[in-house]
Amino acid sequence: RAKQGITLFFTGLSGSGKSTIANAVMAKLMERGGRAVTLLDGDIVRKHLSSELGFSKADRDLNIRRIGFVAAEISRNGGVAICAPIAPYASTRRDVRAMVEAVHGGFVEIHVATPIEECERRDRKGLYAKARAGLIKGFTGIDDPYEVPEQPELTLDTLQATPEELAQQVILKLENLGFI
Ligand code: GGZ
Repeated sequence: RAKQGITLFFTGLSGSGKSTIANAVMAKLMERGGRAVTLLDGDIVRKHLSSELGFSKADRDLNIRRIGFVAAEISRNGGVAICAPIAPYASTRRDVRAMVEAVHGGFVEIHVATPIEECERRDRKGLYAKARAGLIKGFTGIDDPYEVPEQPELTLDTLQATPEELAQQVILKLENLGFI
């Protein structure tokens, strides 16, 4: 039987390190070979798949459902989909899990648990400063919700480890779950 497809679903605040870790995991999986790996990073999806959407709850949910649809198709065909949106709502994340599991894909939810204080301290894109100044309204973690995952397969502590080490933790989890 062909190997089961997998969706790695990273979730966390803006600036938490999702993209960096997702890219490192992608490199490691590609090194191993054997399966097509597709990265659905937040900003890539926003540019090419969800360009008309904003950041209301309805728009965020639609964005995440689109990501879920693509990830489920990739998983159905035995590939690896790596998703890295904020995905602030627990019920939407649950729906994506159901979409992937319905096509017998393995779903791995990974909470990139960088505290907001640290995201804001780094503020790589200056977005937190803009949100604090009221120039961006409804910014996740400032004046918009982020529902912390209750039972993710993995929680990553970015204060204690490098992106490379965290990517290795993800690979180990995939091995332990029997997905790779
Ligand atoms: C959160 C926002 C917002 C608001 C623009 N809230 O650091 P970034 O820039 O690259 O990551 C953020 C990205 C979030 O898009 P997602 O598609 O991942 O969000 S969701 O899952 O909620 O659909 C940030 C930028 O877009 N950004 N405005 N108001 N992040």
